[in-house]
Amino acid sequence: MSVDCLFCKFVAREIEPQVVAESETAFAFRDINPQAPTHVLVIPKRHVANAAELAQHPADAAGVLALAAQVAQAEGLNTGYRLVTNTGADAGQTVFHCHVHLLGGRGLGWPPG
Ligand code: D5M
Repeated sequence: MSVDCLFCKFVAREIEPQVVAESETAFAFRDINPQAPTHVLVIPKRHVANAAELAQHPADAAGVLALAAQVAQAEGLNTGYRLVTNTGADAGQTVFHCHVHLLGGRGLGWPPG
Protein backbone atom coordinates (compact mmCIF):
# COMPACT_ATOMS: atom_id res chain seq x y z
CA MET A 1 0.00 0.00 0.00
CA SER A 2 1.10 3.54 -0.78
CA VAL A 3 -0.07 5.94 1.95
CA ASP A 4 -0.85 8.86 -0.34
CA CYS A 5 -2.65 6.83 -3.00
CA LEU A 6 -6.42 7.36 -3.39
CA PHE A 7 -6.98 3.94 -4.96
CA CYS A 8 -5.03 2.21 -2.14
CA LYS A 9 -7.41 3.96 0.28
CA PHE A 10 -10.32 2.44 -1.70
CA VAL A 11 -8.80 -1.05 -1.42
CA ALA A 12 -8.29 -0.55 2.33
CA ARG A 13 -11.87 0.83 2.58
CA GLU A 14 -10.54 3.97 4.27
CA ILE A 15 -12.62 5.74 1.59
CA GLU A 16 -15.66 3.95 0.10
CA PRO A 17 -15.99 4.10 -3.68
CA GLN A 18 -19.00 2.59 -5.48
CA VAL A 19 -17.73 -0.97 -5.26
CA VAL A 20 -18.72 -3.33 -8.08
CA ALA A 21 -16.68 -6.47 -7.40
CA GLU A 22 -13.62 -7.75 -5.64
CA SER A 23 -11.31 -10.75 -5.80
CA GLU A 24 -8.22 -11.81 -3.91
CA THR A 25 -5.98 -9.69 -6.12
CA ALA A 26 -8.23 -7.11 -7.80
CA PHE A 27 -10.89 -4.53 -7.02
CA ALA A 28 -13.54 -2.89 -9.22
CA PHE A 29 -15.49 0.32 -8.65
CA ARG A 30 -17.46 2.84 -10.73
CA ASP A 31 -15.59 5.76 -12.28
CA ILE A 32 -16.57 9.10 -10.75
CA ASN A 33 -16.79 10.68 -14.23
CA PRO A 34 -18.39 7.99 -16.41
CA GLN A 35 -17.74 8.11 -20.15
CA ALA A 36 -20.18 5.32 -21.02
CA PRO A 37 -23.24 3.68 -19.42
CA THR A 38 -20.83 1.19 -17.87
CA HIS A 39 -17.53 2.76 -16.78
CA VAL A 40 -15.81 0.70 -14.13
CA LEU A 41 -12.19 0.90 -13.02
CA VAL A 42 -10.50 -2.41 -12.31
CA ILE A 43 -7.31 -2.20 -10.28
CA PRO A 44 -4.78 -4.55 -8.76
CA LYS A 45 -4.93 -4.47 -4.96
CA ARG A 46 -1.14 -4.29 -5.03
CA HIS A 47 0.09 -0.73 -5.52
CA VAL A 48 1.80 -0.47 -8.87
CA ALA A 49 1.93 2.76 -10.86
CA ASN A 50 1.05 1.51 -14.32
CA ALA A 51 0.63 -1.44 -16.66
CA ALA A 52 4.38 -1.82 -17.15
CA GLU A 53 4.85 -2.29 -13.40
CA LEU A 54 1.82 -4.60 -13.25
CA ALA A 55 3.51 -6.84 -15.82
CA GLN A 56 6.15 -7.61 -13.16
CA HIS A 57 3.38 -9.37 -11.20
CA PRO A 58 1.69 -11.81 -13.59
CA ALA A 59 -0.79 -13.22 -11.05
CA ASP A 60 -2.05 -9.72 -10.28
CA ALA A 61 -2.26 -8.85 -13.99
CA ALA A 62 -4.29 -11.99 -14.62
CA GLY A 63 -6.48 -11.16 -11.62
CA VAL A 64 -7.29 -7.72 -13.05
CA LEU A 65 -8.25 -9.16 -16.45
CA ALA A 66 -10.33 -11.92 -14.88
CA LEU A 67 -12.24 -9.47 -12.69
CA ALA A 68 -12.81 -7.17 -15.70
CA ALA A 69 -14.30 -10.09 -17.65
CA GLN A 70 -16.47 -11.03 -14.67
CA VAL A 71 -17.78 -7.46 -14.33
CA ALA A 72 -18.42 -7.17 -18.09
CA GLN A 73 -20.54 -10.31 -17.93
CA ALA A 74 -22.39 -9.12 -14.82
CA GLU A 75 -23.10 -5.77 -16.52
CA GLY A 76 -24.57 -7.60 -19.51
CA LEU A 77 -22.04 -6.28 -22.02
CA ASN A 78 -22.71 -9.15 -24.41
CA THR A 79 -22.16 -7.19 -27.62
CA GLY A 80 -18.77 -5.78 -26.67
CA TYR A 81 -16.78 -3.61 -24.33
CA ARG A 82 -13.39 -1.94 -24.17
CA LEU A 83 -10.52 -2.20 -21.71
CA VAL A 84 -8.18 0.82 -21.67
CA THR A 85 -5.10 1.42 -19.56
CA ASN A 86 -3.64 4.90 -19.84
CA THR A 87 0.08 4.79 -19.09
CA GLY A 88 1.91 8.04 -18.53
CA ALA A 89 1.07 11.72 -18.93
CA ASP A 90 0.85 11.72 -22.74
CA ALA A 91 -1.82 9.01 -22.56
CA GLY A 92 -3.80 11.03 -20.02
CA GLN A 93 -2.99 9.01 -16.91
CA THR A 94 -3.99 11.09 -13.90
CA VAL A 95 -4.05 8.51 -11.11
CA PHE A 96 -0.79 6.64 -10.65
CA HIS A 97 -2.18 3.41 -9.28
CA CYS A 98 -2.60 1.14 -12.28
CA HIS A 99 -6.21 0.91 -13.44
CA VAL A 100 -8.05 -0.59 -16.37
CA HIS A 101 -11.07 1.34 -17.62
CA LEU A 102 -13.92 -1.02 -18.51
CA LEU A 103 -16.23 0.84 -20.90
CA GLY A 104 -19.42 -0.45 -22.46
CA GLY A 105 -23.11 -0.05 -22.95
CA ARG A 106 -22.83 2.10 -26.08
CA GLY A 107 -21.04 1.96 -29.43
CA LEU A 108 -17.41 2.98 -28.97
CA GLY A 109 -15.52 4.87 -31.69
CA TRP A 110 -12.04 3.98 -32.93
CA PRO A 111 -9.40 5.33 -32.76
CA PRO A 112 -9.87 6.89 -29.33
CA GLY A 113 -8.83 10.55 -29.00
O1 D5M B 1 -8.14 7.76 -15.11
C1 D5M B 1 -8.35 8.09 -13.77
C2 D5M B 1 -9.80 7.87 -13.53
O2 D5M B 1 -10.04 7.88 -12.13
C3 D5M B 1 -10.71 8.96 -14.11
O3 D5M B 1 -11.55 8.42 -15.14
C4 D5M B 1 -11.54 9.44 -12.95
C5 D5M B 1 -11.33 8.36 -11.92
N1 D5M B 1 -11.43 8.84 -10.55
C6 D5M B 1 -10.71 9.81 -9.97
N2 D5M B 1 -11.10 9.98 -8.69
C7 D5M B 1 -12.07 9.06 -8.47
C8 D5M B 1 -12.88 8.72 -7.35
N3 D5M B 1 -12.77 9.37 -6.19
N4 D5M B 1 -13.79 7.72 -7.49
C9 D5M B 1 -13.93 7.07 -8.67
N5 D5M B 1 -13.19 7.35 -9.76
C10 D5M B 1 -12.28 8.32 -9.66
P1 D5M B 1 -6.77 8.08 -15.88
O4 D5M B 1 -6.66 6.96 -16.87
O5 D5M B 1 -5.66 8.10 -14.87
O6 D5M B 1 -7.00 9.42 -16.53
